[in-house]
Amino acid sequence: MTPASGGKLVVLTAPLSEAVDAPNFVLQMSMASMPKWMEFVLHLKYPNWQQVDRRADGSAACMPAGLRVVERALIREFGADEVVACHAEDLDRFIGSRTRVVGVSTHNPLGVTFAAGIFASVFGSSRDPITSFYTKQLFATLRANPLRAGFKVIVGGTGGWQIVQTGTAEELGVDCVVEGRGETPEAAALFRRAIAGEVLPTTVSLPHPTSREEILLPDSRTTFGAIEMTTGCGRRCSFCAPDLNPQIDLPKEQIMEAVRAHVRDGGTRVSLATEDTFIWGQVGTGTPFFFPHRERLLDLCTEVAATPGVETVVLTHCTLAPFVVDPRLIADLSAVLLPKSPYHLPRSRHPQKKVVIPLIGLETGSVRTAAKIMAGKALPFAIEDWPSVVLEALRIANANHWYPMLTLMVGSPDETDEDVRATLDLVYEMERRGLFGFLIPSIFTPLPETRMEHRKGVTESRQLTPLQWQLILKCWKFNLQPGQYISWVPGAWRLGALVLWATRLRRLNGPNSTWPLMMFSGLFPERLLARYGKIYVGKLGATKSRRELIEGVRSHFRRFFPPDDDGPGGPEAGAADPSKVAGLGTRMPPVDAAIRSTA
Ligand code: B12
Ligand code: SF4
Repeated sequence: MTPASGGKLVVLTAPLSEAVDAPNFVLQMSMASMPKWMEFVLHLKYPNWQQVDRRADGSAACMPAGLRVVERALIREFGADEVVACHAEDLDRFIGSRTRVVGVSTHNPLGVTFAAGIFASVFGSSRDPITSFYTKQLFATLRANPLRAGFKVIVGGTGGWQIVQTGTAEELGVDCVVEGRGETPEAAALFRRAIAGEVLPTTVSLPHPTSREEILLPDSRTTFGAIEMTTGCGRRCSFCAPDLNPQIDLPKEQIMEAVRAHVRDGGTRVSLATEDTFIWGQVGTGTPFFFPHRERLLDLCTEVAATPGVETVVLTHCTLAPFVVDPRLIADLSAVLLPKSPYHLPRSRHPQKKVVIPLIGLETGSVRTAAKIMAGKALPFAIEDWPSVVLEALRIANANHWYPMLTLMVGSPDETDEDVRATLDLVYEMERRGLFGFLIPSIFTPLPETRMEHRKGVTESRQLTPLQWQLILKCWKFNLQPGQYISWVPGAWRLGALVLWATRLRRLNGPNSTWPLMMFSGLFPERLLARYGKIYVGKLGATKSRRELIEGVRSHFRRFFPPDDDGPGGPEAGAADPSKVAGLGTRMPPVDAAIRSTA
């Protein structure tokens, strides 16, 4: 049914699987990873997940942050009466004879991104994770709209590239895929062209703002309360897309305004969206960004957490090295964030079992690979010390009730068995030391415009070697350690894995997965499997303590270490007295040079 009023000139929407403001991140992340046939599991766990909130006029009460920013920018351009953001199932209420553009925001439309394809492919299909089903459903609705000839479909968001790369724009009925920021004058110009009925280019690249002033933050409620605190990163990993954006931290007042607007519209949760929480407050200050600005960051988090109406606060992404740089910061942040954390873990020693769970890229335990593709990841420490940085960071994190999700990249170009063994060494060492983070293996995905855009790694699960399979399944076994969940869950998973292997996976993934799956199921002890050469039980050589790591830091960086580093996890270490270890006034080398010099 089309609206009698003629509808809105510009209609904005997002797939249900990305708009849904579920109890926590897990639902959306699962939809990115699980094939459609496993959706029943989500219905069991979250029976009401498809219910979405609406405002009195039927528009969406809550939408992904990116779409909210585009909405704000277009309202600035065309007026509030001409623009609406609505849920996919309400499109018919807003698309009318006056509608000239439908803008769709996508984060992960086809589920072909990293950390997503792997599970869908392991469980049966890499092409149809749940999220891609809902995205396709949305595009089918648009195609079937009787007024389709009257409007253009523009797709934007971080996942638009998936449509371009899979060549599915025509099939989905997309006129133009936009890569880049929606609050730019160039984006407004594109919408004006669409409104004028011009033929649009099939792909458009929009620039990224280069200053804080040009970036808009949402002024209404967003999914998960996502509010950007930084753009870009600066560590220059060659596979990373967000790092291509300028490194900018948004002013505190702008962030606070967005938090207040979110709460005013009924939001209770805030997720500070960033590539690395720890760079906020330290961009362009003269101190290298990989030495966090403790006071500023604490002040921001404290104020966000104390905002009336904010019930939970989570951090999205961060990096490991800052844990080793400033354990006191981690302890102080924990005091602010733990009471507002929505996450609990039975193994946590926090009185209410609360934990902080940021997403962090561990990627590899192989120094050879790390030096090649992520030489800046360990800064200010040398990338040669990456395994020690990981272990020390986790020690400090766990001591403060932080149990991060750690992504690992499997099947990157040129990955050798030796590299995979090095990663297994690290994972087994974590286990030996009783350290914990959720290990999330993902198959290498070359992202457009990154330096690895044209590099080819493993592309499907059948190509995985036995060691790569072992790494993937060891990670999942590690995640299911007893004490993490209710007691029957790990057993059920493992039994399920055996049944799946017997009925489906054996044929689907080939023989390389067999013994790793036996290991995962716990049917045979790992030591026995190792003795018969079926799996590799990793063993890491000597590693460095925090003190040794700091002593190994290049002299021009040492003066930036905070002097009072005696937070939990820190006391045995202690940074050397900065005045003794570095000539004050040493010029800071540019980051790229620092990365090269550690590589
Ligand atoms: C918050 C977040 C989440 C949250 C919430 C997502 C949501 N639905 O709101 C959760 C945790 C659920 C999540 C899940 C996933 N995420 Co996520 N997520 C982020 C994060 C941290 C912030 C996103 C954000 O809100 N940014 C702020 C807004 C303002 O920016 P934006 O979305 O880019 O929007 C701008 C432009 O893209 C554009 N735009 C957006 N929409 C539109 C529409 C139109 C028409 C136009 C013209 C322009 C336009 O204009 C906006 C304003 O400038 C980013 C990292 C980052 N810093 O961006 C990762 C990120 C987007 N996620 C990523 C990934 C991989 C995933 C998962 C696949 C992970 C997984 N394996 O589970 C899943 C997918 C979920 C799904 N449903 O399929 C990757 C995407 C990589 C890629 N390029 O493909 C990123 C970049 C993280 C990273 N470092 O790799 N994510
Ligand atoms: S540390 Fe993370 S966000 Fe930064 S460049 Fe590397 S992969 Fe990208």
